[in-house]
Amino acid sequence: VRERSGAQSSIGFQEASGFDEAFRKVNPLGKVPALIMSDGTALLETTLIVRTIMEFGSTSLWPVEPDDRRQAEADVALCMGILDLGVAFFLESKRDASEQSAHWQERRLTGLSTALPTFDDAAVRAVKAPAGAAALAVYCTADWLQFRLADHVDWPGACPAVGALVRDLGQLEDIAATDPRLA
Ligand SMILES: N[C@@H](CCC(=O)N[C@@H](CS)C(=O)NCC(=O)O)C(=O)O
Repeated sequence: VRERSGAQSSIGFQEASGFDEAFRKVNPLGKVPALIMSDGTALLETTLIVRTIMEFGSTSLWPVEPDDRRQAEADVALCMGILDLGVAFFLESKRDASEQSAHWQERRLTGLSTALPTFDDAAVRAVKAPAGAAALAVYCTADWLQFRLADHVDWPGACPAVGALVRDLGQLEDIAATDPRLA
């Protein structure tokens, strides 16, 4: 558990396992992430958690202009969709071989590879606001894919703009500190 004194809210981290009774008390769905606010409100969905944390900061991560804002939200949603497919593929690949569905795994991989040109388009837009929500979403999505599915999803070969964004943002200390390989 890490406490951040002086922050508007203290943040505690708990190890998560869907089979752990204690974690089910935090999130009955047994999923991560989950954020419990100091008033007890349970935030059980990633983008809700991110939007809530954004409100603690003094700088908005969204574009001001409504069309740009909608596009940035669409790009974040695309990233979430890619992650949903990737996580589903990754979790199923961990199951006993007899429980895995070749059909569904193929369908997920097809979705991931078909989304790569659109993912790269999102990165082209996102580099224009490198500290924005869309850029952070593209970075997290690309890095997770490299961390978990590098043998299955070749965005480095297919997405030059994503590569440039990852190289640039990965140099920032705050971003580098989120590297899951350090955990
Ligand atoms: N829509 C949810 C999805 C969360 C999710 O699927 N998390 C995965 C890991 S990244 C999980 O905890 N899976 C365990 C399970 O499905 O039981 C969100 O965006 O927060």
